[in-house]
Amino acid sequence: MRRRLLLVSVLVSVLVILTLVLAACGGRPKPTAPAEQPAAEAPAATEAPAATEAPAAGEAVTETEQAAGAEEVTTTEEVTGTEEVTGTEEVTATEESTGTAAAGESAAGAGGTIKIATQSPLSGPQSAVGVSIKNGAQLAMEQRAAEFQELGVTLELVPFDDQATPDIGVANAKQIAGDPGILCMVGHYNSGVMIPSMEEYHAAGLAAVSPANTNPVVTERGYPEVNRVVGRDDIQGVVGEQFAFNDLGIKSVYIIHDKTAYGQGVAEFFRQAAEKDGMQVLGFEGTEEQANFDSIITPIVAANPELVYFGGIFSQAGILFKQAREKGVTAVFMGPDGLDSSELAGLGGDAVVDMYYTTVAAPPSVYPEAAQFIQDYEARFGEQAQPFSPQAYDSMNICLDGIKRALAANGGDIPTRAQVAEQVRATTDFHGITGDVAFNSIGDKAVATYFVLQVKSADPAEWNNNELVKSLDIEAPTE
Ligand code: ABU
Repeated sequence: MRRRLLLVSVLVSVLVILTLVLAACGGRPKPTAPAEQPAAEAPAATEAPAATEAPAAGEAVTETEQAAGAEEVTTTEEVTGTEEVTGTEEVTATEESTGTAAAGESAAGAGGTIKIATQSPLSGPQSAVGVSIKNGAQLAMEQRAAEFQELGVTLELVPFDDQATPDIGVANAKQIAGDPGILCMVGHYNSGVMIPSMEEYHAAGLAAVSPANTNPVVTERGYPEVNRVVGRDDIQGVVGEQFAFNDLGIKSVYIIHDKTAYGQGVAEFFRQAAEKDGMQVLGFEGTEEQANFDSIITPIVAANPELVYFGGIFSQAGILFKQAREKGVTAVFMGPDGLDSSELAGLGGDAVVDMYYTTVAAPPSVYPEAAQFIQDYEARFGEQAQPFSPQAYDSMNICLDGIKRALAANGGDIPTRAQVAEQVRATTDFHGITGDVAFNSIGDKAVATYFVLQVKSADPAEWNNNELVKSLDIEAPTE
């Protein structure tokens, strides 16, 4: 019995030793390390959406791409609902990173992270330009990540989708204002979204640089935080009218607008100049219609103007012009910079070939110093940059230069929003890919360029080959 007990005891000991040895050699699964928390607990996804596609609510996009300059960047974007995209993109020079910051986190608390937000339509019919604005800003940030890493600062992009809708822009702006880690904002595309949203930026003391907004109100409220790198519609509307009247010899016009601050505003400036010159204004109508323009076109056919001028955005203009031609309108077509997108050709087809537009942006190819940007953008995003994307690139660089000066003035510590806003407004000699930028006392680009172009092809891929008819450098008014 004692011998049997001894045998059992030896057997048990051997079994215990064997189990321990097997465990040490990996003979059974090791416990799994806790997974890293993705930004805002976004579920994994495998595909990036096409640039103009709106991701569905609740869908998260994770992409790992080789950024320009061989910097690997991992982006995690969570679509938080049908009304907004809240994404965080942390950009580092040398290592793969995943954005993790949440609203309300301070820059200092994030250990040397500085965030810059963008706002533009990332979904919906204007997203072709809105996404390209976000991408232009992102490219600039990625290309300067290493420079800021050397200062001990990690840059993070926080892109918001304003859906070209004022209420959504304002809701996003409140979120941006509520995140003290955000020190600058690049956006918007639509003046009608910027104007109410900038109240939030102003109240929060947050620097904003617009790559696209042209309505005079954007700077005329005199907010020290609000700036733009493009011209103004009180000049653009007159440039368009002068071209129509003097260069094309137009004597009568029918004016349509989209009832937005931008579209109606620039149409009013065109009308005032036309009336001053004695051009006959045969109609002035606003419409929010997006699909069937019969009731707008019928009176145009009856009025038989020499020119139809549309103040609004390409997504509506392309359809309007196409239907107008189909219904027998033979007038010359014209509009302002809201029409400056290859999507106009995609929607309008042959109806928009030969039409004229004024713009404060123009295809990136008109800027000699944007050649490298054009290449880098295509390598990074796999498509051509839209107009206003180079302006977003410059706007981001103006934010980054202002932040860098504020960091230096602050002894290398993360600066306050007020310090950054002051430095951004103090921009006097920025040399960008779209030209030199100096802000005047109200945040306008002191001297802006206004282009007149003619559409040359119904093929959207040919948008960069539109003919540059003229360009004018004009000083902004300061009051
Ligand atoms: N200026 C082009 C985009 C339209 C806007 O300012 O609302």
